[in-house]
Amino acid sequence: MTYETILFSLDDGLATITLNRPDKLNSFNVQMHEELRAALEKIKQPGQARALLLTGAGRGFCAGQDLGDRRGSATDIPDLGLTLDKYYNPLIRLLRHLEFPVICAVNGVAAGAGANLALACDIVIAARSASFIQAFCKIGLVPDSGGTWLLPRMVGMARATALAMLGDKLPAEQAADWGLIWRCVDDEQLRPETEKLARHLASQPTKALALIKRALNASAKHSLDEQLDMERDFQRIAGGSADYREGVAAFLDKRAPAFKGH
Ligand code: LHQ
Repeated sequence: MTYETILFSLDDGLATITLNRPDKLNSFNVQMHEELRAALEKIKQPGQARALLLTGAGRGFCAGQDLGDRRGSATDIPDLGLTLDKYYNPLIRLLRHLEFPVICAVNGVAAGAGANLALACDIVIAARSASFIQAFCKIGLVPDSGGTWLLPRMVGMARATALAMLGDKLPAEQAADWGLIWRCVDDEQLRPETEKLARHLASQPTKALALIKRALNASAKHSLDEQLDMERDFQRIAGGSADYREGVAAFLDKRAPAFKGH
């Protein structure tokens, strides 16, 4: 498949997707949704990728929905629920269920669904000049793409409420201080740092990382007892992997492990 609104590469287990509508701050139109979905479905297939790096082209990461064709009239009421059902919700579910780490390099402003797309990734690193804006309330909408679920869990109810109700710009450094993202780096360091991290993760025990991701995702709806049971089940699976055997052997041999991802 050839892509026009994203850049896609897959190299040595590392998939890289760059949202590529820089003139519109990489906001989502239908084509970008479809191309991003196709790329994610491709790398979801077993044996395709062991890490994904997601970023944006130009000065923005993603400004959410392209509002260019969304001007409405009182007689033509849109069903935005359909847009979420068809595009945004499957996208967030797909990302959260990928069986390898997703690293987001937030290169500039992340607004509306673009902010929550970034926050749905597993490890988020932002350029110092980047920012996060829950822009929805500014146009009479509700945070979507998982925002109302993620925000209170990540930063607590007081900060989540103010972010969602005010729609103020949260600078990357403050986002890192609040624990909304993993960390922020100087702008020129963003690409090298995130690529290094993503390549490292692509060489790690992918099966165990996928189980970690599933366990952490599930923890939000589990009691401690349920989570202990899940950890037992997942440790049983991890303990049967070739990478576990390799990890222990490498430790005992005092050498670096060579994980294969299974
Ligand atoms: C844009 C956009 C954009 C089109 C910048 N669309 N062109 C789900 C279901 C269905 C419908 C509705 O939405 C959703 C989910 C959502 O995502 S709702 C939230 C939608 N996003 C926003 O409300 C953010 C709108 N953008 C902004 O507030 C600003 O552009 C931010 C704060 C992101 C950046 O501000 P600046 O750095 O000052 O840049 P700018 O505003 O000058 O934008 C640069 C260009 O990008 C400009 O085009 P132009 O031709 O004038 O240079 C903008 O019109 C365009 N652009 N966001 N979402």
